[in-house]
Amino acid sequence: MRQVYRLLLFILGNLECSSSQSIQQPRWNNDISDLHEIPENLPLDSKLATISATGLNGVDVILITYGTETERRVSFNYTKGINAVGTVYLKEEMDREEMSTWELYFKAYDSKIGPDQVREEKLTIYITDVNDNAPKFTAPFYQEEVPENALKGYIVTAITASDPDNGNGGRFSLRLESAHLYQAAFNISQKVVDGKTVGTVTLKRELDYEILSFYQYLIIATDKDPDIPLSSNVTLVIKVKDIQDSPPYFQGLPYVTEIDENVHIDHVSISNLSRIYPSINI
Ligand SMILES: [Ca+2]
Ligand SMILES: [Ca+2]
Ligand SMILES: [Ca+2]
Repeated sequence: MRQVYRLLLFILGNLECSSSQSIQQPRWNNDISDLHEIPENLPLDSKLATISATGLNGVDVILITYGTETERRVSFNYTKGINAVGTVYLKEEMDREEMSTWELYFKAYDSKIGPDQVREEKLTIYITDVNDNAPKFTAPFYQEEVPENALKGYIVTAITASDPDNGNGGRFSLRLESAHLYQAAFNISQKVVDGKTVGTVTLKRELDYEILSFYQYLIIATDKDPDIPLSSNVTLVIKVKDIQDSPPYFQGLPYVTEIDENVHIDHVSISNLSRIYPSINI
């Protein structure tokens, strides 16, 4: 009796083993090493990729996405069949500067056997750069003061800016722009320091507080994208600091007046005599 019982267990064990061996998970037809390079400005609802899986048990295969990030980023539909084919569409805007690679996850399972026997697949999307950022200044506004006796070459200020795009779209030039003729008073040069572009504003000619005490420019940064260059600007105000550099002088010289010869000495008066003080801090 014990031998019969052992024989029965042996047969049942073999049956179970052969049953599990006959169930095969669907086979993905994609190579996960395939490069999926997508430009970051791809419009929403555009097709990102096609994936497919083949059922090995003679029944239809079901495809699904899984993972909150995948579900947020893409929409997905597929044609059911032994060879199920799915299309992945863009649902969330891409931004290479924020994240340059997306990993999307899918599952394939046999329609009769159910999701317990699934085959997972990861689809990697490499997001390629588009020139979609104008250069950015580190400050929203610049204001400086320069003494009026400053010499040519005096450094007024140094500004920093950056552009996160790649290649020419990430390189840019700086220039000063003004609607007035005094533009020639200052210039800007630039160099890269520790990966950041630094613009240095210097004095180009002598200043005179009594002639002009206030300058205003736009610093314009334009990237070097050959097709669609992007620009941004920031205001630079330069105030000239007054220096005691002018002696007082008389205005309306020479002064002429008439005095009656018999006037009393205590009543002599001279009118319209005035001095001009060119500097305000006298
Ligand atoms: Ca971007
Ligand atoms: Ca970009
Ligand atoms: Ca750019």
